[in-house]
Amino acid sequence: LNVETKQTAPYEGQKPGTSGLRKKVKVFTQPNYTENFVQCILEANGTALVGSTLVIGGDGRYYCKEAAELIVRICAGNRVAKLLVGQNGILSTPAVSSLIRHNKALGGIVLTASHNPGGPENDFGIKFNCENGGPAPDAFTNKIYQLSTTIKAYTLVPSLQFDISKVGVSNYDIGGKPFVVEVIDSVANYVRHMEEIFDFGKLHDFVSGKSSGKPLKMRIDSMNGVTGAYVREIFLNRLGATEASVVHTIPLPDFGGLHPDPNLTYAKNLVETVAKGDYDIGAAFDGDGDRNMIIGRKAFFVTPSDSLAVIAHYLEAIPYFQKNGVQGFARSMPTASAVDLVGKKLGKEVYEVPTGWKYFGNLMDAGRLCLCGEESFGTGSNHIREKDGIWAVLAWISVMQHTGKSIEDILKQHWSVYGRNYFTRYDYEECDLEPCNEMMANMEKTITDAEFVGKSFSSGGKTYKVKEADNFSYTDPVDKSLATKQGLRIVFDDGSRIVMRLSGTGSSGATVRLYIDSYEKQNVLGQASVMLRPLIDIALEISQLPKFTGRNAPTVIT
Ligand code: VG1
Ligand code: CO
Repeated sequence: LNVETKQTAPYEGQKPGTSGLRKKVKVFTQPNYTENFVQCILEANGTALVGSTLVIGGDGRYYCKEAAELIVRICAGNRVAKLLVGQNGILSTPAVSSLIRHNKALGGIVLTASHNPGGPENDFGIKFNCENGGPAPDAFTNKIYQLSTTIKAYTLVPSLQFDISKVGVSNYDIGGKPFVVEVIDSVANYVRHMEEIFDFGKLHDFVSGKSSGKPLKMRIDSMNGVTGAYVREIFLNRLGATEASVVHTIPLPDFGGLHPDPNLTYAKNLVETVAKGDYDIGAAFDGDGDRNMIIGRKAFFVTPSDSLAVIAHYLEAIPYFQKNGVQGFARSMPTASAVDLVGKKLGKEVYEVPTGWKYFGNLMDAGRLCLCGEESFGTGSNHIREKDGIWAVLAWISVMQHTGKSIEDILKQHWSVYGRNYFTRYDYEECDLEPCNEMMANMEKTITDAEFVGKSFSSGGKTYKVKEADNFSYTDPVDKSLATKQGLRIVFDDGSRIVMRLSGTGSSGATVRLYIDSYEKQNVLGQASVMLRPLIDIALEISQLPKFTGRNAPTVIT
């Protein structure tokens, strides 16, 4: 087969955000738009690309399969030697990470806009993961972006044919060099990996009710995203759950119109069903399967920050950690610091990194980190280099089995030992970009003024005194790379915090995220919305958010 070189010209704005490039489908399907970006990803790998193996797959959203087929032809044109492609283009983000590591691949191209809605009118995304299985670090994505501003041509093998719907190996000769496309079962490798980490025998007896005579009552909601296939194999076939325990398990190109973001707003159906019904645990995932939401009986909500802390406390319930040892913990900066308290008690290092899973990878590779999470429904361990939704549910079920307690009791006991971090996040989605930039600049100026530290703010009978305030920056302890401007934060002298940043995963306008975090040692059974009201009002006052955004209420409250 012959390689062809096609002339092209740069597109503006091919700059990866928190996790890859995300744009409307209509943007990606412009002539050469996807081709340009993929060519730049490949070139950013330099000489390592020739003769390499890459993994390709995505969350099954609209344009996923077509993009996967196109990418195979572009890889063939760039002297990649072998591709592992998920059947029908389907691989969850955690599955890609696992496959890269197991096959010692150079990396993977993940086709997803994660928790953003899908379909012809909605979002698509492309992300590159490196050979450790994790999202490409800033230096790498900057290189991709630089290349995209000067690209003149891309190469591909337009005549290459393969059937993405059939598992199997196809061999080609491209200009005298062998090229292999292996279409793989989307779930097999991942399921095997989970079996190594957890005690499936024990979990089977617990879930099916063999050990107690009472099956675990679950409602696992895949929200028509990629996890459906994995959930069916793991929970139904391996752990013996009943068909009624799993819903929305067929991945659909538009997620059936659902917004596949597992939070209290977009997973409302799950929350309401569990609130009214007879369930021990409810869980949901996002489009690409790396996020998770856990709720207990009567929809008792577990904040992701608490979820991380509880898993850290009960690592002995997961065989993987017994085998591999327990290193440090980590969380992203906006995440409440509940896990820090567990780390302190266990004598473990706890790291605070910027938002985005790419910042955990170096610490894991260096053997300093085994468990981490983000407030945005991300939890995971060093078994891969992505957050992992199904892993998190298996971890929770392991903790339930280990303790014999309900989710609510597990949390209440945790708070009685460690105290409680009340946490909430307000999202103001799709605001106008300009006024938001102005608001951030304005607030940065206010909080970094020399007079700001020491100031007191009062609301609802509570007074908070500023201890420190900055625009968060982070120096990677391993490679010393510096990430600046990672979010404005105000820390008060009782440890409470206000954090504000602009999202880096949207595809249009600006999304403002406001995070409020407050620690209570004794008063642990209050309602977060009530406990945090004074701090929320103070945050709105300091930032003047209503004035700049024109919004009186957030679109999503977590
Ligand atoms: C959001 C979350 C962040 C997460 C990222 C990718 O980023 O806040 O914690 O790592 O999404 O998650 P941002 O920049 O919009 O706040 V996923 O599941 O969309 O890959
Ligand atoms: Co995701």
